[in-house]
Order: sequence, then structure tokens, then C-alpha cells
Amino acid sequence: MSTPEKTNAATAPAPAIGPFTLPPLPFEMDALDPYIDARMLEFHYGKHHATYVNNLNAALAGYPDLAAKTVEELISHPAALPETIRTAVRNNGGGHANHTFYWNCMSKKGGGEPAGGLARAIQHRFQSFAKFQEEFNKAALGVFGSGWAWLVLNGKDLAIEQTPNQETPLALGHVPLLVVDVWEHAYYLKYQNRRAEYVAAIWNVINWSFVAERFAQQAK
Ligand code: MN3
Repeated sequence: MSTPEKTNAATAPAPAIGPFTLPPLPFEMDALDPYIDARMLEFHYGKHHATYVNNLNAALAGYPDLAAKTVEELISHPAALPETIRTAVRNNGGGHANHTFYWNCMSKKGGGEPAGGLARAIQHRFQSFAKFQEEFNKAALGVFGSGWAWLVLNGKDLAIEQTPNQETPLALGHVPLLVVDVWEHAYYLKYQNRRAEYVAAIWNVINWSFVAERFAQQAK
């Protein structure tokens, strides 16, 4: 068990074939338990996210100029990608970037409500935090099939959006502030088909400090 080859794949990402690598999770595998348990995370992070990274690297083999860009740059301008790899980069680059962002939106010490400028902006746009949650839940439950629910900045305005598959608001020039993964693989092992229970539970671990900090950076 002490050889690197036998280390748990979920905690020790496979060696990079580059240029992109699976980033470390910003929390311990059991940090979000019981809302998102370690078994679900081991698959979601260690298998699903890792596969997006590997497939993105494979798609970019032979494109050193593109491989030098950040994943956000790649998925923000899909029309600029060569047609032969556009779909692969959109799916797997999106899968990599969206999951990295999703992990950062959660924390063991998460939950509650945001403070400061973000709290005021939510109040202004949605009347109250409860109404924002209600609208966000509706968006998350309304994604047909696989996709994501987002809180974004569209210019200076907060907005709730949905994207299908691994698409991103970045491609519309919107700035993601918060995301919830509503692909079945994000909740099936614990919640089976009960997406509403997963979406209700995730509010307990939302990392509002991270979201508020992103909002504050944009407001500068
Ligand atoms: Mn996912």
C-alpha cells in the first residue's frame, strides 16, 4: 500500500501527461459529510473530474499554442478553437474548469448567508436571500438532463443561469460567482434520483466567503 501506484486515486491524482493537472481538492474528502459524502466525492473528483483533465490534455496534444493558455481562456472563446478539437475542448475544458470552480464554492465551514456587498447585491436583485435561494433552486431543478446552475455577474447585474452539459457562462462573457453541479453523477450515489434533496443539502456547505470575494473583485 506504500507504493505510489497503489495510493488511492481519489487522493493522489494520476501523474500529469500535461499541460493540465487535477488540482488538489480545497478540503478533505470527508469535509462536506453528510451533505456530500466522501464516497461520492471520491468518484466525482477522483474519477469524473480527473477524466475531464486527461481528455482535455489528449485533445490538446499537438496544439502547444493552445496548451499554453489557461482553461478559462480556452472555454471563453470556443469559436477561436480549431474545429477538429472544438467539441472536445468545450466538453473537457468545461468539465475541468466547472468542477474546479464547483469545489471552490464549497467548504466545511460553509452554509449560512453571505455578508457585505454580495449580501446587499442579492437583496437588491432578489428582494431577499430566501427569494434568491428559491429562484436558484428552481434553476437547479429545472436543468433538463445534465448541467449546472450558476449565480453570475452579467455586467454589473447578478443573474441566475443554467448551462447544459459542460458549457460555461464565460462563453457569454458573464462572470461566474457560484455554481452547483446538477449532473446525476454529482448526487446519485447518495440521493439517487432525488436532485431536490441534494440541492437543498448543498446550501449547508456553500463557501460564501469565496463567492463574496469573487463578487468584491469584480466590483472594484
Ligand atoms: Mn460533475
